[in-house]
Amino acid sequence: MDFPTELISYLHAATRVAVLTGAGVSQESGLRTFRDAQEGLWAQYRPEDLATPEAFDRNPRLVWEFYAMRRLKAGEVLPNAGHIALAEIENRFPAFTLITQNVDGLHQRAGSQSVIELHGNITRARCSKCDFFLEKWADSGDDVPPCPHCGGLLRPDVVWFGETLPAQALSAAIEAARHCQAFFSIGTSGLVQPAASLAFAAKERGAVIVEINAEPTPLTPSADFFFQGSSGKILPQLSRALN
Ligand code: BV8
Ligand code: ZN
Repeated sequence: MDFPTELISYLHAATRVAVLTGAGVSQESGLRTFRDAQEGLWAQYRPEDLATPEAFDRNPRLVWEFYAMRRLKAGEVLPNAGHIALAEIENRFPAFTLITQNVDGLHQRAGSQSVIELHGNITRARCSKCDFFLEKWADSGDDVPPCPHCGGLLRPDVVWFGETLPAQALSAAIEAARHCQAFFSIGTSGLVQPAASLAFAAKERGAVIVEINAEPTPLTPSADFFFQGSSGKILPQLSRALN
């Protein structure tokens, strides 16, 4: 991929960069995106129908199982070249913020340091009653494990549709978007709010918008640069071009 020299020279002079990633960045590690159809047992469900508090209230075991399957899968796969390139690119800028909508923890495993998890992390659980957080819990087969503190049902520590994002993470992400000189939107369909509005907040404050995605999105017409293709290929090329 040839990057326009104006972009590379702009980035060489930049000190503050923000990146938003979505499920597309983990696709080449073998994790399904939200738009991909699920497989097997889960083929009959749409993720957005399971990723809601109502679904959990209605059928906690089904939702717990859905996340247990995804947690297992996330543990089995490896960060791909795109994740690794982002960890390299981070070191080229004094102020670099990686904001992710992904809950798979692959950015941290690839070595990214400053990761803001807007939608939580599938490897953690929390109590649906007393908000006790835990990284490990005694597996109880198909049943939803009880909270060791209050006996309430555990739930994955992720943000479901209709739930508010963690206030601290969201304000840090807005801050990074407002103060960056370049904002990258990578592997996201740009449909889920409020994450999708970060790029526009950056643009409003004069940031150059760079989108890397397999297909155009609602952001594309507003992006200064749009590179269509797979992030696992384009990001290593960008990392080399920034050398
Ligand atoms: C909230 C965790 C309200 C769980 C997730 C305003 C307007 C309209 C709707 C709303 C609105 N404000 C709020 C809403 C409702 C809702 C929403 O946005 N709905 C959408 C569907 C219209 N938002 C919410 O409910 C949010 N909460 O705003 O609270 C509120 C306010 C006050 C008080 C109370 C409540 C919460 C949203 C968070 C939901 N949780 N994840 C879990 O993971 O199970 S979102 C989940 O879906 C993911 O985290 C991700 O963010 C999203 C999927 O989006 P993407 O990551 O973009 O993935 P997707 O599959 O869509 O796209 C992948 C892209 O990659 C594609 O474009 C593809 O072409 C590309 N691609 C694929 N392979 C590659 C690639 N690109 C490059 N390389 C490749 N190899
Ligand atoms: Zn509890």
